[in-house]
Amino acid sequence: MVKMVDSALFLLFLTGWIIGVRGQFNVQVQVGVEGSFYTPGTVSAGMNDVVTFVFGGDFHDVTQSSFENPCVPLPGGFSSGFAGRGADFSNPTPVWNLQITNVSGPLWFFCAATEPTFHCASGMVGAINPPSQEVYSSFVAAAKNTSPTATVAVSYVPNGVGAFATSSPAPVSSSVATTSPASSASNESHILGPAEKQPSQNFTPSHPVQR
Ligand SMILES: *[C@@H]1O[C@H](CO)[C@@H](O)[C@H](O)[C@H]1NC(C)=O
Ligand SMILES: *[C@@H]1O[C@H](CO)[C@@H](O)[C@H](O)[C@H]1NC(C)=O
Ligand SMILES: [Cu+2]
Repeated sequence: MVKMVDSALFLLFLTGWIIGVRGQFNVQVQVGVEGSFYTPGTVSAGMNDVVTFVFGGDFHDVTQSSFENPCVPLPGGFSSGFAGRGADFSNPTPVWNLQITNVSGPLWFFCAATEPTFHCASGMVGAINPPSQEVYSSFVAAAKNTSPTATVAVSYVPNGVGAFATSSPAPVSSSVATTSPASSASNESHILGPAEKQPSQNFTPSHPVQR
């Protein structure tokens, strides 16, 4: 817990220094880099914090679900849709920023990819602000009870329950300045700017804020 707070304070300092805004933390989750998993599987996020999913592997997805039904999309929930670097990891790494707007309870999510089997059923699930690691473990166990041949259709849904995105996963431009993701179709305000502008060293798995 102390380590997490230290890391968060450091990130606050860093992002505040970069864009001159205080009070918004950024937490990173690697998607499908170490096999079909989210790394870390659980993160803590405060009000208005941004969880940045870094799709550094083959195609995966982040779709909101519920504790009761880990591998079923939550009605009204968010979904990144499928994103990744492709089977040979040759494409740029898409990133997806999810801003947290309700920290009164946990947010649960899973991956709907089905190659070679349903990723959720093999345990590709995650949680933001789970009540405990024990509860998270039972969530994972319930996911693994799902049929490995199940299929779930997902597509990009920016607005979820307790969290929202403003654009679908897209590679971050290597120029640090004011670029927005290539797929962004409108002039959205850059409220999620800190995550888009993270220096590349923050994309290594060695510094995620985790518990
Ligand atoms: C926030 O989430 C909690 C439980 O997760 C829920 O009871 C509450 O209604 C939500 N608040 C808002 C404003 O949606
Ligand atoms: C985006 O901004 C340009 C000029 O800054 C404006 O012409 C255009 O209508 C804006 N598009 C949207 C979707 O707001
Ligand atoms: Cu997956």
